[in-house]
Amino acid sequence: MTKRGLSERMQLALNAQIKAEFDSAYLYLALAAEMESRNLKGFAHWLRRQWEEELIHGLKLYDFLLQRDANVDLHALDKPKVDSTQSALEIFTQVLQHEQYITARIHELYALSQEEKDYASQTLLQWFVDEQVEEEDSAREIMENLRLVGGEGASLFLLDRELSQRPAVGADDE
Ligand code: OFO
Repeated sequence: MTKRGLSERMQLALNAQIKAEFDSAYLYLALAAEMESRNLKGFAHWLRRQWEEELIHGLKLYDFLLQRDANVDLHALDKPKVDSTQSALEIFTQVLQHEQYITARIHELYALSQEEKDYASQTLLQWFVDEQVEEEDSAREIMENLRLVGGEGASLFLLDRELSQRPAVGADDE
């Protein structure tokens, strides 16, 4: 531990996770634009809500670092990978894989907080552990629905309409 109460290792790791959350936000924003261009406005809406949620995740870590009197060191973001030849099903498979990657990162951070007996970080990271269960579950549900409807026709239209109902972040799904 440094005199600030947060180890250098933990500071570096949490700053890297801020980047990962904002990378996620950027990915969702890019995918929202892609779906909008296909006139799948419900999908675009859902992805844009997800963008907002990722910003909140990044800010949670940012605020935590400030509260612990640690350094916030913002990194450059990655260019999101969007392939306009992919089907909606392939895009949501990508979304699920991305969330699984984020989950693995969060679990590593949690293990680090345990190793360092950093109980405050551990409590914060427990929130992220739980959140990732939801993140994967919602991505998986949309992916499975797309698989069921075959990703086209009237069923795709109905699914698109359903996704347009996703409430504002903070309303009930933060
Ligand atoms: Fe921040 O949960 Fe998705 O990436």
